[in-house]
Amino acid sequence: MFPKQTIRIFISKFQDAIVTKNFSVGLATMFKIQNYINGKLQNALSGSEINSIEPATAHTFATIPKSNESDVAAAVLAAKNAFPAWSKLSGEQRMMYLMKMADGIEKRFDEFAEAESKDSGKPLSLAKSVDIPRAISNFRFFASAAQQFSSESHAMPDAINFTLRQPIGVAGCISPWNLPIYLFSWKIAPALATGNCVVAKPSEITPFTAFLLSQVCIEIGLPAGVLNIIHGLGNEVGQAIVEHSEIKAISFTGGTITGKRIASIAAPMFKKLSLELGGKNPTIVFDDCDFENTVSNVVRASFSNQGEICLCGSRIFVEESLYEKFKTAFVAEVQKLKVGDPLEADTKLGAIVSQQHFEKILSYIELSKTEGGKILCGGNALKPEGRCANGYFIEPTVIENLPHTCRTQQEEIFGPVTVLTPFKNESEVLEMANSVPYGLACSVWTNNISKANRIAEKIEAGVVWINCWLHRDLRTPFGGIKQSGIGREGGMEAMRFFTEAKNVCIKY
Ligand code: TXE
Repeated sequence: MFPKQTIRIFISKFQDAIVTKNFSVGLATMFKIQNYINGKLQNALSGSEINSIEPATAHTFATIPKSNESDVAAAVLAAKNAFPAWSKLSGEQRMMYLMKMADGIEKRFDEFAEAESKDSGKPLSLAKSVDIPRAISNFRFFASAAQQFSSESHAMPDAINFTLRQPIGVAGCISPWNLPIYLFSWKIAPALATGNCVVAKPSEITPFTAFLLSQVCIEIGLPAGVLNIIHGLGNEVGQAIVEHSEIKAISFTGGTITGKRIASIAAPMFKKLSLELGGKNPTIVFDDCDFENTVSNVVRASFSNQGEICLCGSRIFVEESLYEKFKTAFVAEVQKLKVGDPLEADTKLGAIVSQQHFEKILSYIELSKTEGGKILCGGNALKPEGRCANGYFIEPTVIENLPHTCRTQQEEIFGPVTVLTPFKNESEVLEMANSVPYGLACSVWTNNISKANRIAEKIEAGVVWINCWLHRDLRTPFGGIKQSGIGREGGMEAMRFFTEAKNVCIKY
C-alpha cells in the first residue's frame, strides 16, 4: 500500500490532468495511463490493460493500455493526415511548438521527476538533476536545430547541384526504460523538428512520463496527429510499428536481441534504421591518472542509475602498478554509496527497474562466482526498511579475478555490477577492451594525452571520453559499432537521419 502522503501528492496532481481519471482498487489508488492518438487521450481499442509496477515497492500503481496493431494503425492514419500541414510549416513555426513542449515539461518539472523516479526506481535526485533537465534540453536543442538546419550545394562549371533535405513522412520511435523521457525526447524532438509526424512507443515498464508528455502536447495545442504515443508490449505495439508499411523510418534504443529482430523485419522493407543497442564498456585507468578525480568518476561511471545506462563502465582495467591502490580506494568509495528509497535525498542507488531484471542481475552475480570471481563488495539483494521492504534493490557489486573472456566480462548485465582487471601495457588492455561483441563507449583515465589519443584511435567504440564520463554536448554524434548498433543520433546526425537527401542538378 502507498503511504498516504504519496497518494495525496499524486491524486492532487492527477486531478488536474486533462482527461485522466483516477480510480480505486481496494485500498490503493491506481492511475490510468492512456494512449495519445490524433490529439486525444484514449484507451486501447481492445479495452485491455497492463499493470504498471513501482519497482521500489513492488506495488501496482497504474494501468497502461495493452494496445495492438489496430491502435498503431489508427495512430499511423492520424500521423499521415497531419503530415502535409506539419511538413509545410517553416522551421521557425516548428521551433515554436518544440519550445512550448520544453516549457510545458519545465512547468511541471517536479511532477515529471516524481513520475520518472516512481516508474523506474531511480533516485528522485537523479531524475531532477539529469533526466528531466535533459528532456527539456532535447526539445530546446532540436527546436533551435529546426531553424538552423541547412543542406549542401555542389557547383560544377556548367551546373549547380543542391540537396533537398525532405522529411520522411511518418517516423516510428521506440524507446527503453532506463532513461525514459530523456531517450524518448531524444528521438521525438529531431523527428518533429525535421517535419515528420511520429508514432512513438515508450517502454511498457516506464510509461508514465511519456503519458505526461501527451498531456503537455494537448496543453500547448500541438496539432492533432503530429505526435502519437501508443502504450503496450514490445512484441505487440513495437512490432506493429516496425511492420507498418507506412512508417518509413525506425529509431530504436533497447536491447541488442530486440535490435536484431527489428532489423530483420525493417531491412527487407528498406526502412531507414537507427539502432542504439547494448554496451559492455571498458574503463581504462593508467597509473599516471589524477587519482582522486579518477576514483570518484569511475564510481559514478559504474553505478549511476543503478548501472542501468548503456554507457556505464562495467569492465574496469587498471594498470598493474596502480591496481592494489585503486582497488582499495574504489571499493571504499563504493561501500559509501547509499542504496534505498529513491525519494530520500541521500540515496545514490534506487531500485532495479523490474523483478525480471533484478533476477537477471542476481543470476549474473552467481555466474561470476562459478567463473572464479571474487566479490570485493556487494553481491546481494537488499531489503530496505519501511515502504521499500519489498522493492528490487541490489548492492553495488565489485568483482575481481575474472578472465576477460568469461561470460560475466563479455555479456551485458546492465546493473550495479562491475569487474576490476589489472593490465600490463597498452597493447594488452586494448586487446582485452576490444574483445567483446559490443562497441559503444569507453573512458580513459591518464594525464598522458598522447597515450589517451592512441587508445582513442584504436578502441572499438563510437564514443570515447578522456578524463571524464557522460560529458555530453548535444551536437556530437552518438552511437556504437559492432553489436552496439548502427547509425548515429545527436545533433545534425539525427536531423539527417529523419530526412531524405534529394540532389537536384540545374544545368546553366
Ligand atoms: O529491452 P527491449 P528489455 C538491454 C539490457 C537489458 C536488455 C533487455 O541489457 O537487460 O536490453 O531489456 C520494445 N519490436 N537494454 O527487454 O525489449 C520494448 O517494448 C519492437 C539496453 O527491457 O529491447 C521497449 O519499448 N519493439 C538499453 C523497447 O523495445 C520491441 C536500454 C526496449 O525494450 C520489441 C534497455 C519488438 N519485437 C535495455 N520487443 C540501452 N541500449 O540503453 C520489445 N520492444
